[in-house]
Amino acid sequence: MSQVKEGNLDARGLKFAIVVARFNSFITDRLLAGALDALKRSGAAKDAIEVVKVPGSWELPLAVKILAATNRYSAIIALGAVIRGETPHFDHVANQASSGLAAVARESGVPVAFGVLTTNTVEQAVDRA
Ligand code: INI
Repeated sequence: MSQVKEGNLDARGLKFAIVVARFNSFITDRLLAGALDALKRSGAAKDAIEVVKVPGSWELPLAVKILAATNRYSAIIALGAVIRGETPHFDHVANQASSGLAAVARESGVPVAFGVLTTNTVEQAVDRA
């Protein structure tokens, strides 16, 4: 008989940090509201969730790394919205946010949820948020 191991959606007793970028806040405010709602519906207590704001998605990996090092959180949720513009800036911010967050999760052992939208247009970001 095979054994299947999988998680569940029970957040009772767990502690979370949500790190959210202020850049494109018309999108990231929605992402934050969605994350808070999902945690609440999964049983997380209000006082078990801390929200930390950073300037942009570029700053997410460092803030998550500092929070992960405190060992106070069961998981950390990173939220941002990187929307393509006319310059290569998009690629730098999107690449550093995604590879930086993956590295922090691997190195710290603390689960990091990747809630960073990378879209070509504002419309796509609105749809996905
Ligand atoms: N930050 C974002 O979160 N999304 C973007 O689309 C974005 N663009 O396009 O510039 C962005 N830039 C800011 C960046 O994350 C840093 O905050 C800034 O460079 C200061 O370090």
